[in-house]
Amino acid sequence: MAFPHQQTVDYPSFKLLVVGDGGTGKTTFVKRHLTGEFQKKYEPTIGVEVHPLDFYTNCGKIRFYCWDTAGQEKFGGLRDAYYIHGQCAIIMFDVTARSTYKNVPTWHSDLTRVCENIPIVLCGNKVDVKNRQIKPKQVTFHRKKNLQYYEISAKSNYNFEKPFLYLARKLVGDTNLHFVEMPALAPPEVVIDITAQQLNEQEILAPYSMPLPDDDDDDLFRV
Ligand SMILES: Nc1nc2c(ncn2[C@@H]2O[C@H](COP(=O)(O)OP(=O)(O)O)[C@@H](O)[C@H]2O)c(=O)[nH]1
Ligand SMILES: [Mg+2]
Repeated sequence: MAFPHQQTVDYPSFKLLVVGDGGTGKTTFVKRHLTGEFQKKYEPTIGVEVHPLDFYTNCGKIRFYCWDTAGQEKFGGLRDAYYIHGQCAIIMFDVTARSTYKNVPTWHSDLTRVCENIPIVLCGNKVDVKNRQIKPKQVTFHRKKNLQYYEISAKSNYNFEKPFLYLARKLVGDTNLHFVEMPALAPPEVVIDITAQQLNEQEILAPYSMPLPDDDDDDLFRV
């Protein structure tokens, strides 16, 4: 582990990298978890804020040290010092900004170049916004790379726990692991149209019966 304060708990803890274009909602997402927000620590050498996020599972407590940049991703890639010893990751894009999805393959290759075989979740954020640019069926990258995909809305807490649950199951190696208590979250700032979103979620599953397109870009602009 890179920093001493990451060793301070007597239950399993994991370094979670949060990457993706600037403005996709990474900081907003990480800050929903109130205890983590309260206990976060800034590491000036790397320019990163580390939020310790605790979750209560049927297998005991588990902690994710969420690494969130101070905004360096807006100027290009991140340094290896950020990725090193990463044990799991979230790659975030913004469903209302096409370019952020187009950059997902770059984030994925930057990440896996340093962290070769770690569980990764792709998150499409801001699904509360009516005019999405990226529809669920246009999201295919996770299928090619064997990642998990979730649609989330950080501002409404929609699916907040899903990425953590997936990663916890992979890291602990128990597919039956579940949360026994939800962490305290910041109150929702927007409401999500659940009926519309449920239709979107069905669309995420539908393409699994279809062959994968050869190229991400073609796929993105065909629809
Ligand atoms: N509508 C909506 N806006 C969001 C959501 N999450 C973040 N934002 C907004 O997106 C902007 C960028 O968020 P930020 O967390 O700073 O992104 P970061 O650069 O990836 O850390 C801010 O104006 C947020 O308020 C969301 O779920 N829904
Ligand atoms: Mg940020």
